[in-house]
Amino acid sequence: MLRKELGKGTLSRIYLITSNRHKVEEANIALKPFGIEVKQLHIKRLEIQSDDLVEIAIFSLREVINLVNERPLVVEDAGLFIPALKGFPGPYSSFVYKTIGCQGILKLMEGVEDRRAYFKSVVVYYDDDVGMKVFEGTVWGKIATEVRGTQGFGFDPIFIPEGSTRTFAEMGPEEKTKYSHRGRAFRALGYWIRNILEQQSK
Ligand code: ITT
Repeated sequence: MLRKELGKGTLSRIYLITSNRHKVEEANIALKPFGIEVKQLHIKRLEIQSDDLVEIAIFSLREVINLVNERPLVVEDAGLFIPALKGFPGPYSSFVYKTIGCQGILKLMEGVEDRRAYFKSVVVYYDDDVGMKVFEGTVWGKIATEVRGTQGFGFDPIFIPEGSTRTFAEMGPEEKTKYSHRGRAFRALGYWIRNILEQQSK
């Protein structure tokens, strides 16, 4: 599918299975320079419990491949990892955000000197010809001492990426995507697609 579409130079759209509109907006910002538009597919995904984001993303994508006709399909799983908390909340970020939230993380980090943290994003692409392909992106930064900013989602108000003094929630989506784990993972997907296109036009 990908090869055929790219061969015709017509791959301009991918389908991201997610309930999170911010992910769609950020993926669109990252892939726009590659001429690729990201459409949201609202399908309930089953997320297994695992320490490994790649395993979670691959499992949930495999579960839905035969339920939808749209191609290519993409899922993304992300998490916030804090070394001082032994990697918590990591793959459990969604549950932890819904339960203790940003304030809960700030509480756990009270008096902790090592405030380093990173976000990781795993993007899994699927196409009937190519199969699955995994792309990853990481951004290091630190946990703020208070909640700051109103933009974005999840732990954005407490994460300050390296090279900035502001949290992701104090940036617009364009600026966040320049630094972010998601921006990096989706740009890696964009370069891979562009590379296939170039090889086919030779
Ligand atoms: P889908 O699974 O439907 O795509 P989700 O929001 O549940 O959407 P994840 O499971 O990938 O997405 O994300 C887990 C949590 O990690 C998410 O709920 C946020 O709390 C946090 N998170 C991930 N990426 C983030 C980001 O860019 N900024 C802030 N928090 C983020």
